[in-house]
Amino acid sequence: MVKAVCVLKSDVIDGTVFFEQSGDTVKVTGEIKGLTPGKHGFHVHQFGDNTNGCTSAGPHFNPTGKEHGAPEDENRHAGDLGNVTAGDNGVAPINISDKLITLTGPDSIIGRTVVIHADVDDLGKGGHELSKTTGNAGGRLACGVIGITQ
Ligand SMILES: [Cu+2]
Ligand SMILES: [Zn+2]
Repeated sequence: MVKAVCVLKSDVIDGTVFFEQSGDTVKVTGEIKGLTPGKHGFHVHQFGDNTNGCTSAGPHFNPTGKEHGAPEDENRHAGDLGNVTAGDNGVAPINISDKLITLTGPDSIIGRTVVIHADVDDLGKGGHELSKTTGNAGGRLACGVIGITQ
């Protein structure tokens, strides 16, 4: 079993995200605190580079050249994990199972960046000019590089 972890931190955001792979399924768990209530786009971005903040993480991780979509879509970026939903207390629990991200091989997400966004990800269906690339999910609130854990 391969495991990884990501810590997301900013002045207001405090999050920990765990990744655990068994077979071709990666379970993503944890929580992110300090959000405004409601849905927030949640993605794996291409680079594990935070030299210029979350901007340096680049676009959504997309090794197969697809369009932006929902986690359940065939046509989606590997990094498209959809939205997480914060309650009135500003805490978003994370409980996702995904078969497109992997912790092994050339397309591993280890060393890449998790980003939590200011706005809802429209999952490619919002009709906005950014829908097919970013889901129009707005600014990057916080991010962290995915690292190997025991
Ligand atoms: Cu993103
Ligand atoms: Zn995407």
